[in-house]
Amino acid sequence: MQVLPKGLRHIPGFLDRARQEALVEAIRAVVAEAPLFVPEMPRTGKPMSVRMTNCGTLGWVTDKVRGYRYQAEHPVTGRPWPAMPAMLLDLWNTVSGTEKQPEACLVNFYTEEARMGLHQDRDEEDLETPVLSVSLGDACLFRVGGTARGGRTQSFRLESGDLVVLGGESRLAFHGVDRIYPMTSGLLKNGGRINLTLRRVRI
Ligand code: MD6
Ligand code: FE
Repeated sequence: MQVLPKGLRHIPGFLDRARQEALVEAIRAVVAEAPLFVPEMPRTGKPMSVRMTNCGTLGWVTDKVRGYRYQAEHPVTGRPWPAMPAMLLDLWNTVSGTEKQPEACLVNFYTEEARMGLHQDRDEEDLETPVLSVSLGDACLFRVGGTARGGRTQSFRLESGDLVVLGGESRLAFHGVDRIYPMTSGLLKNGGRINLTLRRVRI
């Protein structure tokens, strides 16, 4: 049996198909108002392979010049991010175990070639409140390690409707997405994977 790092919770199949479909509809409405943009690595400007947008009062963005940060406006349209859908707030309040409310929901869209390198979520001022992630669409291979780069890692599959909570000792764990498994879900008409991460940013 695989023993996950302390503070990491994987909740397979938390959302049933009907709730996954409702959430996809809510995210489509977010994307209609706040189009997906191409994030760039700080300094090099190298484009990341995922497409991103956000909802909530703050959104996580990155570009060559200004790097990783949270801001209240969409980097391309300059408009405020759409409100966080009620379903996501309900989910947060059911699972996060904190009274604090999430300010940002980062929406990552993966085509079948997209990946996410090992990283820590550490651009938040609040590094105590857990980060909650929701997977929709095609499955992926998720990798997680400890809080030091270069340590041991383990991998497991995330399916549509699964949740991951990174809290406690795993709040700063390195994690990433090694690959997408194409055609493993019929949730998204054109395939691909959506990952939502809900975060508390300000203390
Ligand atoms: C993904 N997830 O599943 C990438 N971050 O596509 C994350 O980067 C992540 O799953 C913080 C907490 C949970 C996560
Ligand atoms: Fe992350």
